[in-house]
Amino acid sequence: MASHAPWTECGMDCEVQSKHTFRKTDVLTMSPWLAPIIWNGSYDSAILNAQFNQRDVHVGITIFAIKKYTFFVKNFIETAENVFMIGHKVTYYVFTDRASDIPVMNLNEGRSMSILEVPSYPRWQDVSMRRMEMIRDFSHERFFREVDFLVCVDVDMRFNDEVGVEILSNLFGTLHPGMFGVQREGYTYERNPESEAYIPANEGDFYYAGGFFGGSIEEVYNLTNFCHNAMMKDKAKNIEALWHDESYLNKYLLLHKPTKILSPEYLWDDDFGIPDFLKRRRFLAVRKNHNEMRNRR
Ligand code: 5GW
Ligand code: MN
Repeated sequence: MASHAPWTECGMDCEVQSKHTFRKTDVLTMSPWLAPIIWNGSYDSAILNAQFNQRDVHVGITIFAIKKYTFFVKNFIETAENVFMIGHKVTYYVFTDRASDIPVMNLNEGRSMSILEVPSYPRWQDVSMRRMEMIRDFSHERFFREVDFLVCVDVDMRFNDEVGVEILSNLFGTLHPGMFGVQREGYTYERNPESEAYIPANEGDFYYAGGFFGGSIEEVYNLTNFCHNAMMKDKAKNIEALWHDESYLNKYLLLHKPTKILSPEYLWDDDFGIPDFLKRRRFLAVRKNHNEMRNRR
């Protein structure tokens, strides 16, 4: 007999609890360690905006545009200007090896862009993995002086709906859109016990996406430092985890429970379709021809 999750039994997806809040009943809204899982209808933007305005919060968002991925920057920032942290101070940190390819953009008030020149690596796996080291180094050198929170995301993306302060917390991760609804044993964690990213079959809370995490500068420093060091230890043994930086991120977030978890509304790819539980698609993968992008220089 199929066992229903208790929150699906009423057949409705939410009930009004008070003027401001809804109790969602279709999806999990709290982790076993009591971290909120952020879905449409699980928070009140007006209350949170007032709260974060009072703290005069400044949010940094890091993107990497190495080699041909500079192509994605314009649309990323244009769409972010419409819906990302509206009414709050924002700095876009664009890490690139091709500063001259980054367009000059018109930004709204309270928003700025910093271009950070960094090296490129020949292997795309290293381009992706070295993000951890670079975020760590810049956290230490300047982020901690300039911003209160960091949001670290993929650049081959566009914003399609609001992403605001509801995501902010000391340490947050995002549920991977391709692993939603998959049982723990099916998660694509690193399964080699020799790897620093190893997670045994009977462990693991969620499968988090490499393309959207963040938190306070201190927490992001700790996370990126752990991941980079773990990758270096593995590299010395000629090991590279299955999903590169994402595998090490999953190991870190298993050992250090996030204080907020973002639902796949915050990282969706229409290649997975548009399921019923998904009321908003806030941040979407931009379709790209993988082989073409991979082989371009
Ligand atoms: C290029 C070819 C294959 C895979 C990655 C790259 C690549 C990634 C690159 O040439 N330049 C670059 O800046 N990146 C950064 O790594 C981008 O910020 C990108 O969003 C991130 C992760 O790579 P993705 O987005 O291609 O990975 P998936 O898992 O989203 O396909
Ligand atoms: Mn991507």
